[in-house]
Amino acid sequence: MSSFIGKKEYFPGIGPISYEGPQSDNPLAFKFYNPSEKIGKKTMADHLRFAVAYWHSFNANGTDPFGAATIQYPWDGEKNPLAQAEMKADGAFEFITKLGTPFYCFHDVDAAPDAESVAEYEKNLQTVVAGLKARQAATGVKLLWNTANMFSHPRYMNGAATNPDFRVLARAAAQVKVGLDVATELGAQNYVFWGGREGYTMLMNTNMKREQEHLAKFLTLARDYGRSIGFKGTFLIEPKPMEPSKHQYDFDSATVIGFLRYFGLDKDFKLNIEANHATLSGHEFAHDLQVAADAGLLGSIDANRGDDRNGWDTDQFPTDVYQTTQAMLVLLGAGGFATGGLNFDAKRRRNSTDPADLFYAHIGGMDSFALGLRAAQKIIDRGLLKTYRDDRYASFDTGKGKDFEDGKINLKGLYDLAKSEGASIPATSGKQELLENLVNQVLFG
Ligand code: XUL
Ligand code: CO
Repeated sequence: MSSFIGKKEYFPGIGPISYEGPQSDNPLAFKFYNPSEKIGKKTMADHLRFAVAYWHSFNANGTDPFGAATIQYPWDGEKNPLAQAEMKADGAFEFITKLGTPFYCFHDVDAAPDAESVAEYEKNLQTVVAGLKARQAATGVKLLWNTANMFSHPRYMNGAATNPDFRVLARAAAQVKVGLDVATELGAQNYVFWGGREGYTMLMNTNMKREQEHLAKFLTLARDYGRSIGFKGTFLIEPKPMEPSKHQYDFDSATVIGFLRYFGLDKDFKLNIEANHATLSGHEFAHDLQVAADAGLLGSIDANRGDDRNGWDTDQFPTDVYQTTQAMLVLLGAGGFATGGLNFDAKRRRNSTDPADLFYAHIGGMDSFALGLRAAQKIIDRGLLKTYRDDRYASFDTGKGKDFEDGKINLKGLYDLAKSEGASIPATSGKQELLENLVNQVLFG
C-alpha cells in the first residue's frame, strides 16, 4: 500500500511506517508487527486485521470534564462543514495508508456533518461517502465497520431504539437505514450497534421489558432491511455495562448472547468485544472473548485498555502484552476472525498533543498485539496449555464420565457411583502458578 496524500500533506515529515525489528531505535517503526510474517498458517496482517477509528484519531481533541481541547487538527479552522469533512477524509486516508492498517471504522457524524433534518443529514453523509469510496478504491483501504451515533445528540438522552418516545425511535431508525445503505455502498465487512443510551437511569420511570422488546424489534427491522438491499456483512452488538447510561441493556457478552438467542437474532448478529468494556463489567477482556467464542458469536474486537485504578472507559491504547496474549489465545482458539478485525477504539492521552503521537500510539498498539499473537501461537504450537487443560477433564473422556456427557446416566446412577467409590476423592491440582510461569517462559524465554 503506498501512502495517499490528498490536496495537502497533513502529516509532513512522517513517511510510511515499516517493520524494523526489536533492535531499531526509530520510534516511527514497528518493532514487532511485521505484516507479511507468517504466524501459523496466516500472515500477521491477515490474523490481526487492524483498523483505525475515525472518532478517536481524527475528531477527539483531548477534552475532558475538567478542561477544553488540547489537540488541534489541521482541519479545525475550516468553517464550511463539508469542506472540513473532505479535509478530514484526506487526513484520515493519509494517516491510515502511512500506518498501513488495512481497515478503518467510523460513526456517521465522525465523517460527515450532522443535521436536524433527515434529508440534510443523508445528503451530507452521502456526499462524504462518495469521497470515501473513491479514496478506498485509490488506496485499497477497506471499511471494517460503520455505525450510527445515536447517543450524542440531545434527542437521544433517553435512548434511541429504547426511547419511550416513538418519534425518537423512528428518527434513530432513519439513521440506521442510511447507515446500512452506506455500509453496502462502501462494502463494509460489518455494521455495529453500540447502545450507549440503550438502557436506563431510573427504574421507577422505566418499562424495561417494553424497551428491550423495542430494541429487539428495531434490530430485527435493521437486519431485514440490510439483507433486502444486499448487505452481506455481519451485524455486531458491542456490549458495555454502563457509561453513559447507568444500566445498559447490552451489559456484557453473556447478556447479549442471551438477548440475541431469545429474540432469534443470533444467525445474523455477533459480538464486538471491547477490552475496556469487558473490564468495566467486572470481567477480564479474555473472559468476555471466550464467552462469545464458546457461543460461536465472537465477531470483532475493539482494542484498547482501561486503567487499573479507576472504573471508567479510559480507552487507552493497548500496551499490556499479557492481556493481548490472553486475547489472542482465545481468538486463535476460536479459529480467528472471519469478517471482524482489531479496531483501535483508543485515544491518545490529553497531553499527547503532537501529530506524531497519533502514530506512536497506534504503533504501540499494533506491536502489542503482534507480540500477543506470536506468544499465543507459540503456546498453541507447544501444546502447553491444551495438554494441561485437556488433562483436567480426562475423567469425562471414558467410562461413566463419558456416559454422563453422552446423557447415558441419570441422577440415581451418579448417586450409586458416588456411593460405591467410597468417601475420599483425592485433590487434583489446578496448577495455576505453573501455567502462569509457562506464559512468562514463552514471552521472555
Ligand atoms: C463507546 C464505544 C463506541 C463504539 C461505537 O464506549 O466503544 O465508540 O465502539 O459506537
Ligand atoms: Co468501542
